[in-house]
Amino acid sequence: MSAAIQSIEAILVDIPTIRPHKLSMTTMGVQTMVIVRIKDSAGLEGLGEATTIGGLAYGPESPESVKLTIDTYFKPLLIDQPADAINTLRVRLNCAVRGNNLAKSAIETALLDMQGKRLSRPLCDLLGGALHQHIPVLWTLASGDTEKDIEEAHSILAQNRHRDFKLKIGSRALMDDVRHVAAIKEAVGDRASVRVDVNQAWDEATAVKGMAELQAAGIDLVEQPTPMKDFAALVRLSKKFHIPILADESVADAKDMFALAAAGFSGAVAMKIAKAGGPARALEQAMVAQASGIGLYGGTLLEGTIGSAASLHAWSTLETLHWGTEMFGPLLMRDDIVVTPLNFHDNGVDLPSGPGLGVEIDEDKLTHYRRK
Ligand code: MUC
Ligand code: MG
Repeated sequence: MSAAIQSIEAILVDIPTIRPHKLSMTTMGVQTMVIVRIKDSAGLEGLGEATTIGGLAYGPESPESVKLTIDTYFKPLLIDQPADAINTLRVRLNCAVRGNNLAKSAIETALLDMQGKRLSRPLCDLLGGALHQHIPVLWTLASGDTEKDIEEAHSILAQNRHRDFKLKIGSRALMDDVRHVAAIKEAVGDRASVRVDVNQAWDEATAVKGMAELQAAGIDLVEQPTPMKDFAALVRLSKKFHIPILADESVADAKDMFALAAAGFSGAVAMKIAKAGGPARALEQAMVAQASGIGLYGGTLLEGTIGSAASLHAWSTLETLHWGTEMFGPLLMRDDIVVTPLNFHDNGVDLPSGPGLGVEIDEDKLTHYRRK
């Protein structure tokens, strides 16, 4: 008899960021994570995380709505069900609940963590096994101030902590953004790859001008320049420029990936376990991208250690991550709620070892940071 799911808890956790993090749609001073704890009748616990950026500023699920979705709608569907029947549970949730992929991702992660602990295997082994133990990670410079960003870049390069930088642009006038980006690229020179994320802020005409300027400034990649649903613009831009485009908000899951590729897009995709509905779902998207000749990049919604570890287990199974990853979320937060933080070094991070995610909650820290 399989163990049954006995309890599911969704906990809101607020941790301040190390500095303001400025994106085109919001400036973050705190990150709110939803930590999910599932317990089964054999006494095992699985951990998951659903995190987004800026409440409802980034996407249609907020941390508070994720908690409500899990507490009100998921629990009755999952309690007393066999805890190891992960595919059955996914189909059960999908039949009853449309969308809500962030909440679904936290549940899939927790069930996989629990299954790994049950089998005494790391989560990546449930996905076919890791091909990499050390995974490249970039850093996002987004203080909102050019000089501060340059200082931050120099200090990070000196520590050998990251070698690729992503700049968040789109909230200022185009040429102000171009000057900001060009100054940073000039300051780091060939020591670092510099990319930008526009987070949908430009219309197509602005994107045409912006991409020409960024190409001339030596920028390597432009992420989501135009609105997410405007597939045709993304396709036209990808045909017009040598500088590749990274599709982020436009592509949540395997179906989106297929549609964009079929429309003629070339470039790369930012996979995120949260957008796809879980680590295994994100890998489905990776297969479609690979079959379409689209480059892979491990993306984040600025998750803490639990969500980042889940993502790393998935990305570790992919032969080539053409653009590396951005699993730096834990470093953007002032503190952590796990016993042993991830080990960031040499422009990347180590895949955590041990059963499941390989991550353990620090109960005192969780009590301290959980929303009262
Ligand atoms: C995004 O849109 O890519 C990832 C890194 C970062 O700074 O913001 C996120 C979201
Ligand atoms: Mg992005």
